[in-house]
Amino acid sequence: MLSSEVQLQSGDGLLVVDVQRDFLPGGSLAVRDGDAVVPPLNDWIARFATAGAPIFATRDWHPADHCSFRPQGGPWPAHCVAGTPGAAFADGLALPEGVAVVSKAMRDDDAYSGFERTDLHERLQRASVQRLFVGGLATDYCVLNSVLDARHLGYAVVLLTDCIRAVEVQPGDGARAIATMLAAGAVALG
Ligand code: VGL
Ligand code: ZN
Repeated sequence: MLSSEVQLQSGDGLLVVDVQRDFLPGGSLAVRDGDAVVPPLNDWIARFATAGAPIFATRDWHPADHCSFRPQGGPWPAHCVAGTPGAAFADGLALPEGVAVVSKAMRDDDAYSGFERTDLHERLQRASVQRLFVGGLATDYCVLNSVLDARHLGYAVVLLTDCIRAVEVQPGDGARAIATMLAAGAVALG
């Protein structure tokens, strides 16, 4: 499917996953080329805003001593500590006023999915969202887990393949994550 062929319809919603400074080049958990997702996501944000369709943005919002951080024995450098500059949305990301922000992994447990211990599902239902367009960071963690949960919850998922980038702890993780999402019924767009 090409993005120019897509007609937004009622029931469509946009999910922007964790496009935060710490995941961009220069950030503490920089995703290679992470900043490349911003311009195409801004195009989708503008399209959804023009159509009056709902837009949701998740953010990793950790306590300073989160269990996923290395000093606590976790796999990651400290990142996206709630309220710090690194946890802010990327500077160039043109989120509209009134965007629905969903904070996640706020407690001492790691949650890669935007649906895990949040009210995202309830908020999507309240907005009558049935088809979720998904882009953001990182392909192999929060995008992957959010898309799999969305599919399990019964949403149609359109994966915006030019709006995602992977951490790639192991080479190939990004491609494997995309294959897993497609196998779960997500449709690639881009
Ligand atoms: C993420 C690693 C650690 C993500 C969050 O947003 O994909 N990755 N925390
Ligand atoms: Zn995190």
